[in-house]
Amino acid sequence: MHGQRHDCPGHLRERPDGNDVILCATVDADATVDGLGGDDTIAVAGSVNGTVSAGAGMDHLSVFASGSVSGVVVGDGGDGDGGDGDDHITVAGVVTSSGDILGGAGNDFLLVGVNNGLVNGGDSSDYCRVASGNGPVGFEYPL
Ligand SMILES: [Ca+2]
Ligand SMILES: [Ca+2]
Repeated sequence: MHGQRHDCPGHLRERPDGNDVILCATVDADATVDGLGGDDTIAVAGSVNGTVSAGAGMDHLSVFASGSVSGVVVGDGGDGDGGDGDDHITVAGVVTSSGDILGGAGNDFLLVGVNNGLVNGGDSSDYCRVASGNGPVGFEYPL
């Protein structure tokens, strides 16, 4: 199931292990998009009002400049299967006051445009950059 592409209309999506490509227009407040295991690429064009989790693996998460995050974007769900993963999270749009960008376990790269919420690298050695707003926390290296 490597490289399989899934479209996401904003409803609950959970995929089995594998390297998934998941594209979302929006993620509704009550929805969770979970890449689970494997090295996933998850991109959201609009608002993340719910939860986007990459799960285990070395994942790439991105929210486009046209989007915003008022929910949670987390690089690793901490499912304890040993696949901590080094994740890349890029939020080109705005993180609102209720938004959380979390690297979780692993050595993560977090790039955020405007942060009015929380940007936290979490465990391990993380690289973080916030262009404006609240500075990142829980990181070891500025980008
Ligand atoms: Ca994953
Ligand atoms: Ca981390």
